[in-house]
Amino acid sequence: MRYFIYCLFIACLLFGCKKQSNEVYIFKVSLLVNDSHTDYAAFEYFNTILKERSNNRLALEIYHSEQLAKEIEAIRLIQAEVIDMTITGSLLNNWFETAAFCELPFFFKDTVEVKQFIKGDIGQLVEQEMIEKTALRPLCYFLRGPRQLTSNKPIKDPDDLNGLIVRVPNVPSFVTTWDALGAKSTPMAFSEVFTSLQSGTVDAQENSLALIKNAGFYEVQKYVNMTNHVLSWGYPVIGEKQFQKLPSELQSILIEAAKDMQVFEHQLFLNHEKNIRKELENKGMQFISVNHEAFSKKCEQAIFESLSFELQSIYKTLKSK
Ligand code: 2Q2
Repeated sequence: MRYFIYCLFIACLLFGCKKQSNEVYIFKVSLLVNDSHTDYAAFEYFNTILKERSNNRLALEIYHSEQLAKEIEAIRLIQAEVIDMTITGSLLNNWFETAAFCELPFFFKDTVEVKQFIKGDIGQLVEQEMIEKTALRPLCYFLRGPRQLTSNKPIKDPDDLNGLIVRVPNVPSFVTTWDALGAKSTPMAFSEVFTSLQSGTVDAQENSLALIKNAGFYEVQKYVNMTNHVLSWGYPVIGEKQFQKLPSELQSILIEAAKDMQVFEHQLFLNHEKNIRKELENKGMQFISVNHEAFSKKCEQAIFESLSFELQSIYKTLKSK
């Protein structure tokens, strides 16, 4: 009997350790962009360094163009542990309140302010609540560039928007903003935007120049109206449950590799931005300067009033800095 227990102990030790050290984790990543976007390149880089540093125990399967899921579904599928990672941001306001500050229209002055916000108390609170309230863990953040309005007629003043149907992502503050500006906002998944613009179901949409190019919106939109209404960023996220299942050494590898992916993405993104306007002009798009002040003034109150009392006080504190 003693011998049997001894053998059992050795067997457990051997197989237990073996299982522990060999387990491979392949994470499914759902991206909204197609495979020529810098987000995709950054995730490919992430995959390479994860494999190298973990001796192939960590790897990614990257799906682009919302093939796997639309952004909102991707979040739900990650929560259900069907898939594991995506890039998201303001859409999380559908799950928790402080996410309203992600990509809040006409709020941040420049990218310096955005970076200060992300690192500051409220940015850290957003990251903490993201884990607690959505079971998504932010791994780092990506730059995205300011969002601009595209359309088939030039828009210079808010009055030019009257009756215009503008597709927005399903983000509450975006709906509030465009409705207050006089347009008719229509929330819709990203992968449906091109055909909706083409068929005339919607007249306009707003996104970063990189995404406008990536999605080929220049084929169905003539003008880029430089509204600069949102200084955009996004969080690559992993499901918290998936993250907690990793042995601690792999968690560390993942966290470190994500930091390196962020550096890689920021450089790549800034490089790509240098020629983006020229590239869109070459595709036939015309850039229109807008009366930014008039846009900002017209929706400011509505945005403020859409926030809870608690968030209004954070808004005032952040604005006064
Ligand atoms: O237009 C879109 O659907 C995207 O640019 C989303 O707004 C973006 O992916 C997210 O930041 C929203 O969480």
